[in-house]
Amino acid sequence: MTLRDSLKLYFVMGSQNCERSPVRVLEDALSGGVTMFQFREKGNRCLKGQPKMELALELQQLCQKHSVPFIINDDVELALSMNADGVHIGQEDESVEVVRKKMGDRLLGVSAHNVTEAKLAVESGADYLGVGPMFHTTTKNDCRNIQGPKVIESMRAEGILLPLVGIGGIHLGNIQDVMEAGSDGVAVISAISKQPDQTHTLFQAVQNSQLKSF
Ligand code: 3NM
Repeated sequence: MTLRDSLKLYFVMGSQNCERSPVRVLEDALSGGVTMFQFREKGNRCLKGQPKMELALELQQLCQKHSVPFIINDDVELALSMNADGVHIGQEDESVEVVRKKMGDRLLGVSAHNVTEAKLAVESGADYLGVGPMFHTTTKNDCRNIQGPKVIESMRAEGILLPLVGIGGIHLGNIQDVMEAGSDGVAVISAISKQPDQTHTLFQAVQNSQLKSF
């Protein structure tokens, strides 16, 4: 599977996002057709230290069973120590160049909120960009201003060909807007963590609205 294919339905989640066992939530999501997973243990009530690592290992095993890439948010050392498939970093984390060196050939995703950040991340060695927030979200407390799908259109118009995935407030009703703007897929937390049994419907919505390929 290409990276673009893997980004179609990118599930991001940590224990703080789940109303029941995160292992059960991920199992259902993988069975429903999630194509990539990011372990994002962050914010209120999140796990740290040994419990975080134990959960990460359990979730990694599930991803391996389904041949789905397992990505870790921010924690480069944890990603390397457990041989994760990659890491995803934000603008406030270590520089992209430094993380690229540490990660070698593993996947490196970077959050970008505008064309300038996107170009810099591309030049610095990102493999894909997470672009957001697409819409209003209550899941992330320190979210930037809503950029809307138009920011993806601007990135494409400015010649950014790297795989892109929209994030923030995405649900069944607005997937098409994100895809038509030029996204390779959608990244979601609550649309799946709150309703894992909806995963397959989301996947089909992404497939049906995939018009362009970059
Ligand atoms: N990053 P939900 S928005 C983790 O804009 C994250 O970079 C964002 O959660 C960004 O799918 C966001 O529940 C939260 O809206 C996404």
